[in-house]
Amino acid sequence: MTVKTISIKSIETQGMGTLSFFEAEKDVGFPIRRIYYIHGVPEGIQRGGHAHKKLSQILFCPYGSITILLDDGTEKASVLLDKPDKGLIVEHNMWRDMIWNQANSVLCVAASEYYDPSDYIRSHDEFLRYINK
Ligand code: T46
Repeated sequence: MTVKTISIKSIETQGMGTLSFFEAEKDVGFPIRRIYYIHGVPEGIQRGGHAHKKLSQILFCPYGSITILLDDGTEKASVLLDKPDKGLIVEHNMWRDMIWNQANSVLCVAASEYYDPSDYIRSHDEFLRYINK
């Protein structure tokens, strides 16, 4: 499986921290219609357990440490998001789980589509049937 990560552009300001940014289409290759973020999660919690039929997203963790488990139906991969400048592109037809390695880690997501519950596949058996049809 090819795991697509990007190094998010970051500008250090001496003594005043760092500003990181990316731009739709130019840096992430798709339009951005929605931003969401997951916070206040205790250590050890696993979320996700689904795939999307159409959605592309970039996931990044500006604070903390989160492991993203990917499964394309054939191969599996694990990606550690533990730096604010690391972005992971997750496209459609990819099963994902997210594990919080550290309490209060923040997962930020920029998504190509508006929220649509019908875009989710929440059964792994159904996911395998969907990608093999
Ligand atoms: C994904 C991973 C990385 C909304 O109402 N609007 C939204 O934009 C989103 C993303 C979710 N919701 C509702 C749906 C559920 O009632 O928020 C609740 C929690 O969503 P979910 O259980 O899907 O959360 P995660 O953390 O398992 O998955 C989320 C995204 O849903 C998913 O697209 O790829 O983060």
